[in-house]
Amino acid sequence: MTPRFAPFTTWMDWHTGLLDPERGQVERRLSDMSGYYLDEQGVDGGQLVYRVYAIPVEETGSEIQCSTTVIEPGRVADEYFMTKGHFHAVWHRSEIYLGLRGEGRLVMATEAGEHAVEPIRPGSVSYVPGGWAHRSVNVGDEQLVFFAAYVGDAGHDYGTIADRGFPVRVVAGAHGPEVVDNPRYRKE
Ligand code: PAN
Ligand code: ZN
Repeated sequence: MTPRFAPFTTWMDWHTGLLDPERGQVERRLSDMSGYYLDEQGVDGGQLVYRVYAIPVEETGSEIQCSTTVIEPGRVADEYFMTKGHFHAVWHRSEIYLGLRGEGRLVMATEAGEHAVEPIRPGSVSYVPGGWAHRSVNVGDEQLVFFAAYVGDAGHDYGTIADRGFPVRVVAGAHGPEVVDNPRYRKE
């Protein structure tokens, strides 16, 4: 059997999340996230929320997709900057997140409305089991940086979360980050 390609190395800056060589980048601004935050009155759509730097490989079950995500510090009203969040299109595909910099929360939810919130910070290794939608939230005042790895054919279903939201939101409370119910959440 002939291997499909030769081994290769990518250099990652563990502080900034930048990859060398940089092979692909996705950028999300507030204007790309309309409807994701509860109170979007007067938002500046041009504001950068997060970037994802990928190590692209074929999207097959033989490969492992890897990327770093860098979420800027900031809020929309009381809600911290966060990723869109998704289920995997192949719903049972799991994922690992390694926290590299900053202070965050990993919000997860099942289709049935069960939810879990885990910390992301340097040294955290979070396991996102299949069937759990996941979103990361920067609750600190510096960039939140983490590395993610998942099976190549997982794919991303953004539509379900865009329509229904997560059962909970992470907001700035009087004494720091708080997890509160999302009044707009719809189970189905
Ligand atoms: C991550 C996410 C990344 C950005 O690599 O794709 O943090 O979040 P959204 O994809 O929700 O915009 C991952 O979970 N990949 O499967
Ligand atoms: Zn994922």
